[in-house]
Amino acid sequence: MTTLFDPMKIGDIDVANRLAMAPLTRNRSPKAVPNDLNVTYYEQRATAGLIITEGTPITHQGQGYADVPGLYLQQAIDGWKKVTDAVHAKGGKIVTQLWHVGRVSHVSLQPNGAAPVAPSAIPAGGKTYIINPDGTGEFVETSAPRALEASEIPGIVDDFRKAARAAMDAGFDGVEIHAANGYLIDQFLKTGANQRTDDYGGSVENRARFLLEVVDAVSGEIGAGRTGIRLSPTTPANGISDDDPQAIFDYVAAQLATRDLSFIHVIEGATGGDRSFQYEGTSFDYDAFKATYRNAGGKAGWMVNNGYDRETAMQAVESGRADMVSFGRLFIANPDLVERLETGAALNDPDGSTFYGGGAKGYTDYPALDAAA
Ligand code: 8OZ
Repeated sequence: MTTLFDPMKIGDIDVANRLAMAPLTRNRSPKAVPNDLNVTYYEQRATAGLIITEGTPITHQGQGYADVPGLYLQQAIDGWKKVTDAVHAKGGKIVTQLWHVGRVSHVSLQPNGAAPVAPSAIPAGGKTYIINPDGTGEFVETSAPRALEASEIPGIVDDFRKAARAAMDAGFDGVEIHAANGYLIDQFLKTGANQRTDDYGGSVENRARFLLEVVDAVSGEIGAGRTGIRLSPTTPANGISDDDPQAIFDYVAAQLATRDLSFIHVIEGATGGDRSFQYEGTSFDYDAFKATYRNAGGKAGWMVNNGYDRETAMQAVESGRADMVSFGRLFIANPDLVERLETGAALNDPDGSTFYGGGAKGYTDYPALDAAA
């Protein structure tokens, strides 16, 4: 029987176990450049089968939060190289999450104070986190976006490609395309944010076009076997919604199945919340979604996420429902989560007050088992 602690190969990446560290925004990289504290944090978690870094904006335009590390400055690539070297020296594997927030941004975070961009000029209606000129942090309403011109879209697809190349230069084992949680790619996919009447809106084929162009550009640059993707078919995060998620995601599943990706990372339900959440008047079947992918010949590692614990994660892998399980909050609080879950040891509790922003407290000071003994 396959267990959570067995190795496997996902695309071109060999992972030592089926536990992934989920992407986690921590807002501890001022000026968008990874620093030595970030190196320590990831190095401490290198026993994960796969680390997926926090969301990493592909361009300044793709940024929506203060102090997140990017991939578009040479200093950031150099900073990430220290992270990947440290993780590799400990025998770990690490991919970076390619992120464009689309409308989930604020003018103060955008180049020249411009409006954030989106498929359509519909505000997200949520909040983002900025740092004021005096250094104080603040949650503010996201700014009204402008609709992208069709002629701008190839440039953003190319920004994803360039960021994938930058990720290779920084020593990553691959990338995860962030197509979840109401950010740009999810905005194109879902009817609540996409009212376009051109080739990028309307039918499921048109709404999936941007996602597939990004997947093809990234995998063409670095190889499909080093390309993963994160999807959240039913999350309400950042004000996103859809009239018929089964239709669009079954189409996406069948299309991705032909592309030999490394992994498909699925957030089940409301991100960080109710696993059974559905958009009003719809019902999405996650098992049917996976079946559509496998029946269409898709072989990527199937990674599930959202509120898993030791028992449900072990069960997900042992039953064959998933190949890998990613953990967010538990990896924040337990650098040696793999060892703790394998031995059934007690877990440290995450401190929500230190998730976003700050320094070493609540970041690199959670004890490992040997240190706590
Ligand atoms: C929490 C805070 C800020 C950003 C996501 C990148 O939801 C995020 C995020 C999460 O995918």
